[in-house]
Amino acid sequence: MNSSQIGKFITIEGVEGVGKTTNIDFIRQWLKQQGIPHINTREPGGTPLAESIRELLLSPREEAVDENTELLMMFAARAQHLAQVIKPALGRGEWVVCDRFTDATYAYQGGGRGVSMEKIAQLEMLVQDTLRPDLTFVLDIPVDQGLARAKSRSTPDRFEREKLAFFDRVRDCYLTRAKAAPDQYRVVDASQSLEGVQADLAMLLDQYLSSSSWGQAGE
Ligand code: Z5A
Repeated sequence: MNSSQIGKFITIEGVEGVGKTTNIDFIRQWLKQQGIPHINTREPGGTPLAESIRELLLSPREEAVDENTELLMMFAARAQHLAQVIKPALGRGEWVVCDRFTDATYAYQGGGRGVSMEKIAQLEMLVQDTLRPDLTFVLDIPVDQGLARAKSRSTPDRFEREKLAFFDRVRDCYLTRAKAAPDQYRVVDASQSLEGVQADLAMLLDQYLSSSSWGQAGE
C-alpha cells in the first residue's frame, strides 16, 4: 500500500457461486459494527463506464473473444474503477471492500484461459503501479458445488458457460497465489454452511483488525 493511502483495501475472490456477494454483505455489517467507514464495490464494474465494459465482457456472443481483448477490457475497467472509486475512497481513509480484483485476472485469464502471468503482471504494474489489496479472502469450494449454487440462480453468462476444467484451473490458481503470499490471503472453506463461513470471516477480520495499524495514521 502507498504511504499516501490510509484506508484498507479488502478483496474477496473465488469461483462462481462460492458466496462472494452474500458474504460481502456480512463484511459490510461487520465494518459497520466496528465503526469503520467503508464502501463496497465490484469488478469488473464499479463506475458507469466500467459497468458498461462489464456488460460487454459478460454478454454471451457469437463472435469469439480474443484473449488479449478480454484481458485489456478487464484492465481498462480496472483503471477507471481505481481512478474514480478505489483510490479516492482509500485517500479519504475509507476501507474498500471489492468483489473480485486483479487476482481474478490471474485466475480466469491466466489460469483459465492460459494468458501468460508475465503479461498480466505487466498490465498490473501499468494500471495499479504499487497498489495491491491489503487483505484478500479466497472463498474456496469444489468447483461443481459452486457452479451448482450459481446455476440455481440465473442464466449463465459468457464465463459461466465454460467447462468444468476451466474452473478447476481457476480454483488452482487462486489457491497457488494464496499459498505463495500468506500475509495477504486468507482461504475460507466455503463449502460449509453460511453460518460457518461467516464465523470464519468474523474471526479473521477480528484478527486482522487487531494486528493492523488502521486508525493510527489519522489519530
Ligand atoms: N472476471 C474475470 O474473468 N477476470 C477479472 O479480472 C474479473 C472478473 C474481475 C463476473 O464476476 C465474471 O467476471 C466472473 C469472472 C470474470 N465469472 N463469471 N461468471 P462476478 O463475481 O460478478 O460473477 P460470479 O462469480 O458469477 O458471481 P456470482 O455468481 O454472483 O457468485 P457469488 O457472488 O460468489 O455467489 P453468491 O451470489 O453470493 O451465492 C450464490 C448462491 O449460493 C446464492 O443463492 C447464495 O444464497 C448461495 N450461498 C452462498 N453461500 C452459501 C453457503 N455457504 N451455503 C449454501 N448456499 C450458499
